[in-house]
Amino acid sequence: MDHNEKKNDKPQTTFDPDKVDENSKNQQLEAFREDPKEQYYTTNQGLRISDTDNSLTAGDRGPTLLEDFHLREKMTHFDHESIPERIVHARGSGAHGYFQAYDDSMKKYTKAKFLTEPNRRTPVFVRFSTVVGSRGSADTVRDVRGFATKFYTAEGNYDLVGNNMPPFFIQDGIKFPDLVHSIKPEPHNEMPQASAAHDNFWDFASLMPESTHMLMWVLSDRAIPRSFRMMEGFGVHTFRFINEEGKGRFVKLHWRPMLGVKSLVWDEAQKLAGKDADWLRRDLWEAIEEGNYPEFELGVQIVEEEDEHAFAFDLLDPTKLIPEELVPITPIGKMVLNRNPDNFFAETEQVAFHPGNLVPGIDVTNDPLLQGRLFSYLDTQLNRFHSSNFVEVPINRPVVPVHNVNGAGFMRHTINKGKVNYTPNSLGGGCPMMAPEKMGGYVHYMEKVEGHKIRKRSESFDDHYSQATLFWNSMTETEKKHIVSALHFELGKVETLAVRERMVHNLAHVDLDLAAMVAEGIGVEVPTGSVAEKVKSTLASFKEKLSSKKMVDESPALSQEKGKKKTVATLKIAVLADHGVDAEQVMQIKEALKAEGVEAKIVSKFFGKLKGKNGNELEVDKNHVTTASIMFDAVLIPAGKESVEAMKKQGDALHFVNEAFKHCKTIAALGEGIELLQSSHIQGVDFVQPEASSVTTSKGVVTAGTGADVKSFVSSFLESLGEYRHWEREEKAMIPA
Ligand code: HDE
Repeated sequence: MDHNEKKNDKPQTTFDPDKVDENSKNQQLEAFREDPKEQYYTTNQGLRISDTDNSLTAGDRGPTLLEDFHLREKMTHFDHESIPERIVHARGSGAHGYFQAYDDSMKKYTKAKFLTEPNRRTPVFVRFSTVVGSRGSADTVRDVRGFATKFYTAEGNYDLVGNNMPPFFIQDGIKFPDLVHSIKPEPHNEMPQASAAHDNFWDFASLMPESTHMLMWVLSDRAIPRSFRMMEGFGVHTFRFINEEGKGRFVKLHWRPMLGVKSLVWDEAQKLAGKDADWLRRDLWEAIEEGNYPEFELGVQIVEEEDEHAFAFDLLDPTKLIPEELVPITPIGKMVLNRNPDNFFAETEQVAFHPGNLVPGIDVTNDPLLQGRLFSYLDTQLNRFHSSNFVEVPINRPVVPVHNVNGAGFMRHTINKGKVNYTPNSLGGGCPMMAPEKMGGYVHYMEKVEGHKIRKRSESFDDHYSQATLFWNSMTETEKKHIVSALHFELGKVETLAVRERMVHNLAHVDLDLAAMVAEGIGVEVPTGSVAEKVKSTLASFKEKLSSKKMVDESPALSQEKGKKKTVATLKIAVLADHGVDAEQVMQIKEALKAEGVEAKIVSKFFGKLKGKNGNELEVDKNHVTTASIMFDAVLIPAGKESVEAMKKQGDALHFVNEAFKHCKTIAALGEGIELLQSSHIQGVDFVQPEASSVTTSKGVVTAGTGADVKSFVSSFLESLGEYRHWEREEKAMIPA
């Protein structure tokens, strides 16, 4: 020990942490990359192979020989190419990038260098995921999305393993196996895949009132994001920041997409699950390939320790959020995702996150859910990798050196030098040494804890409904309707009446109108009379008990619609056309949209070149067989008499417009294009041909006369596109899309 202490004050390594930058991880991975370009095929031993198409056999039609080392190696490798998928979050998509702090203002609160050094770009790897479905399930199912970030910092790996919703279903980690058992496909018949809409989940949920707040989020449009690039991320738990002086503060961490939060509509999500099960994965991949790098701003909510008990909820209760109206979110830096992985398995599948991967300046709290996670994540990797050496897999390695005495085990890569593999030692010169705090040694926050050993939930975790009500009250009418429809779907799939009744009873604690609207759709009695009175008095007594604490009745920030960012960049537009289209007009519009980062694709009956009305040609990007309106954010019908006449006879083109209309997307038509709208069987709307030179917009339908100026058309179109959905149309859509 003496030996260690003597060594402690010396600068000990040749490694220079200042050299860690944006490229550090990429450079490290380069050593492991393989590129077959202009290379011979070899065995795993490096032996060149002359034939990999025929096994070694005894004679022309004889049996295969055991001595065929190439066949045996090839087959054995193949037989072992799968590893267990993650028990939750099995389906994911990853991307590389970097994080950069805006300034050093966080120094007041944390000594974590990557959050306080504005000149440093820290490499990151992010994995977005669904939770419930298997690896091959569809992307657009109703589900929570995982948002896990590994920061390869100069002080070691820090993992922020969050979700796209701020609360969670349960308060204590010990309930996680039950929650996941209930929501996964039922054990007897393995149905349904990637969906909570079945008896087991709602049975569990109806008996776990603490899940009510999270359920409101899962039933909202947040559970069907338009893109991983357009959803928020939340650390969920309250963590702790610790500054140089050792002072601790509570902190909640948030990711905010620069493109704003956008969602699919439920009908669209269900159809996409069939037409393009990789919708979110493809979107992320293509955006990065096109140079449209997803960006997220990291924000923090900081609470002083003195205020720990100031709120009407417990900061350690993960089923609660801190309303922004009580503690604002301070943006502290930005993450840019700018590189796709080279290999899905090696990177996205093998990346291993762990909320216990911390760096100095950040620590955990006693949130009982977080505490459960601190055990689970390392353990689960052992099931996936069958060895604790998974940390040596390239994607998991920190960009700083690793020195310890954890040797051996399956697939050990590191060749530890010397004969000493224990501490304390004198034979190894006392190395590797302990680092005191000032040399970057991690010191756990010295929180005072005392108490009896008990198995009991804290009373401060008792209020299960206030924040569910807060969420409901903060929604717009449209958002409320979507929640009710989602409940009609989810509970409509539940066969056991008693479960549906119990859920309605729970919902009555959130809002009696909500419960009544849901009850009506699922054959359950609306809670009235004494039941309703009892609910009201239970809630009132809670409110009274907590009346001296900080809380709000409404939080507009919770509503995706109220906080809508009218961004249009990277949205995709379908231009419906056929021969005879006004190709010149299309090119002009395409250019103008491109300048705003909006991409227009020509969609037609067949691939090939369309002959424009003035002889110009237009290349078709997508045909009707392989695409649909659900794969675009808006639809545009250019002028061109012949083109429009042809499309009026094409069911696919008419359905395209009709479906986009019912999904409340922006639709635009120019000149004769308006006739396609008129023929597309959209009920309850008259599409008026505007004056020759004018542009009109009504309920997100932009129409331009034959002589209208392209510039003013595009500006009206972009304005409507910024709204993203025109919900006033939902009422009109009597017949579903
Ligand atoms: Fe996880 N969770 N979780 N979780 N979680 C896993 O770890 C677990 C929880 C989250 O892209 C597993 O490596 C327990 C909350 C994400 O690789 C497993 C509890 C939040 C990912 C596990 C929770 C998350 C996981 C499965 C309750 C949001 C995907 C594979 C005590 C803050 C990470 C793995 C990736 C993955 C356990 C609750 C987010 C089994 C026991 C709350 C984003 O260890």
